[in-house]
Amino acid sequence: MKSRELYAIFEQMADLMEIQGEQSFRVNSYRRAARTMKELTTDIDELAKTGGIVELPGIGKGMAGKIEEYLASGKIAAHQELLQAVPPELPALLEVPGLGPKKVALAWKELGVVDVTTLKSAIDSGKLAKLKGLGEKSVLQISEGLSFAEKSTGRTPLGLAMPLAEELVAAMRAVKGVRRAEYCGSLRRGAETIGDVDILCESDDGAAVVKAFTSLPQAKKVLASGTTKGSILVERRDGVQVQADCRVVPKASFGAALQYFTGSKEHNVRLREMAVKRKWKLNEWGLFDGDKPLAGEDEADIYKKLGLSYIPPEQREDRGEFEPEAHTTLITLDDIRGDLHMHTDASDGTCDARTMARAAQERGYEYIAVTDHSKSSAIANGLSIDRMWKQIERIRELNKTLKAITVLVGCECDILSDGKLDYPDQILAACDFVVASVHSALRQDRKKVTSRVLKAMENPFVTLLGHPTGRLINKREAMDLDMTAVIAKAVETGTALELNAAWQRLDLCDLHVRQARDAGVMLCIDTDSHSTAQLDQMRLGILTARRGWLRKQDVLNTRPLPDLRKWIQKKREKA
Ligand code: DGT
Ligand code: CA
Ligand code: CA
Ligand code: ZN
Repeated sequence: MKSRELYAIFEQMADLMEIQGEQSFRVNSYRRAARTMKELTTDIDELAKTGGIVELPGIGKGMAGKIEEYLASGKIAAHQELLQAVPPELPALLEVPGLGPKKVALAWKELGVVDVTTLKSAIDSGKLAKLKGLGEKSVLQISEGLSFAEKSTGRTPLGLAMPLAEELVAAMRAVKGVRRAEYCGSLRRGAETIGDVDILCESDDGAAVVKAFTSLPQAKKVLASGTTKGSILVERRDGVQVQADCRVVPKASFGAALQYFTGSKEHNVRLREMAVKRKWKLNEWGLFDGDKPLAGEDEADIYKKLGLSYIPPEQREDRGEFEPEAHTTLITLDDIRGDLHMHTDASDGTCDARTMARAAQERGYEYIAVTDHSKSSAIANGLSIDRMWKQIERIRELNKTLKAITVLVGCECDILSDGKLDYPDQILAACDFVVASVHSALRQDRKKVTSRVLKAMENPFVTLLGHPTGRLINKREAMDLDMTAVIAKAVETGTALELNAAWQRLDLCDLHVRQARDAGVMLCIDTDSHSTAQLDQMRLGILTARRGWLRKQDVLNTRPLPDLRKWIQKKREKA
């Protein structure tokens, strides 16, 4: 993943340049390049070969030269020079919440702060607080940040943050004087990981509402408490602490604040430019013509007054959402008619097929597919060929007893290390729905892992490529898969790609989903459930799908059952 490495390098170069007082347009050009690297979905080596690097947004000749330098040598000389100009542990200080390049520079130059130890003593001696532009408040924030950084594992996966936020929002809605409460920030945009939880309340009595917020039983620690804003630490279900901010605004500003604090920052910058072009002003209080408020109470009004159609939060990433082609009806949870990837107690699930079917029916589904593991997934109690034949028979029998829902016979068949499938074609042909997934040898090199996956997709009985990259959020890197080739193969063979909605996975990710959609790939949003409760993860998949701009027609499991069967049959007949 060389583009990820380049992203980290360019970000660090921007930080180091800022520390050394470099001009802001130069710093910004590196931030822009970093972002392009972060969002790149094509292989940077391939791009370099075809001379496509200079065509990327924010990459001029000079920057392209640095990228090529890195691809050729694994290093960028200018980066090394920047690193040599500062004490070796200084860059690590930038990771401390509350400390940015400007403050680090000041602490270094004025007080000789070069690492965590010297930073701590500058805090304890009170010298840091005396620096111009810092003060007691921001030093308190830095010192909290230090102890937080020592405990925290970084960003929180969406699936862990969501229940926390919902609990906080429900608690705030019950507070006297709170008329509305919503979560905003990256969580409302459905981002795969969340830095902190942002909550917005509408009330006329800010101080009382902040007090109620910081007094919630969920607050393990109060970080700040003012008249319009409070910050607390709350605990995730795995014991890790997460920051939650609460802001209180009056009715007339609620929509504007909701818009502002939903972000993203990059989206907001673009929106504010549009306001400025009309000689208006846009901030968290409203949209103004001079002193005259044009909008503020209602979020949608802000977009409307600026001549835009409403942009759903999931699209607000400055990834083209202001262009007319972004304006489309995105998929919603209601469009989903079934879940096509789940496990039962036949392999490593906790419930039997009937229980899963009933739970799916309660969620309004018309069909599910039971897709237990195949024989090579030994740790997941994968089914031997013999057991699989029995499973096929058993599910067919079960179906005869069910009226309101159909259970498709399926399997999650391992893609072996050479690209062969774990079951013979006779078994796959007897299944209604086959998910093929990689569960082993994920670290094979790019060529090997890609050709292996492509080979599996060529099998006419493989309907869906399961969790295509194998990444686990914050835990395991994606396979080094050539996604452009996988997408082309999906189109060529009529194989669907999965958007696995399990909170640890969200695989494909938003950017790959968008890339697949644009290429005309059929996607399938599944929960990979191992229990009935996990079926509810579908909504995480929907958020990611919306971030990838998916519409109903892009998603296989929005189709009525006869259509779904036809789609599966098409690939089988073509072969
Ligand atoms: P996170 O918490 O890192 O996952 O990401 P966000 O997007 O929730 O960011 P956060 O919590 O720092 O701030 C919430 C929103 O507030 C952010 O999405 C946009 C807005 N915001 C914060 N700082 C700025 C800023 O400097 N300029 C603008 N235009 N908006 C900002
Ligand atoms: Ca946030
Ligand atoms: Ca925040
Ligand atoms: Zn799997």
